Amino acid sequence: MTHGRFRKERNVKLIAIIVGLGLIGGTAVAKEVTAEMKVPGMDCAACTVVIKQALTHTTGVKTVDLNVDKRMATIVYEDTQVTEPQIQKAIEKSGFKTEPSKK
Ligand SMILES: [Cu+2]
Repeated sequence: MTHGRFRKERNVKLIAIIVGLGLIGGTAVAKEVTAEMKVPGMDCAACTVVIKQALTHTTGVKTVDLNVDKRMATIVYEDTQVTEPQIQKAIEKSGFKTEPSKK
């Protein structure tokens, strides 16, 4: 920390630093987000194994829950590390199309 020549200036700098840290802290705090999507082609256990493998190898993915009966994938992910479109891409790379889930 440098010592400002004027107290006032230093205080302004301090405030700026505190505000800055607050902003950085706010965005850096990882949030766990749940994504739900339909995977129409996922119709048996073998499919879930393939999809699960693809997702567990995707950085930021925390948990993967696949429901064959409902053809639904529920993925909990860290929103600072991965995005929902990236998760969709990972599923599609493993050979399955995804659709947004309708609740
Ligand atoms: Cu299958």
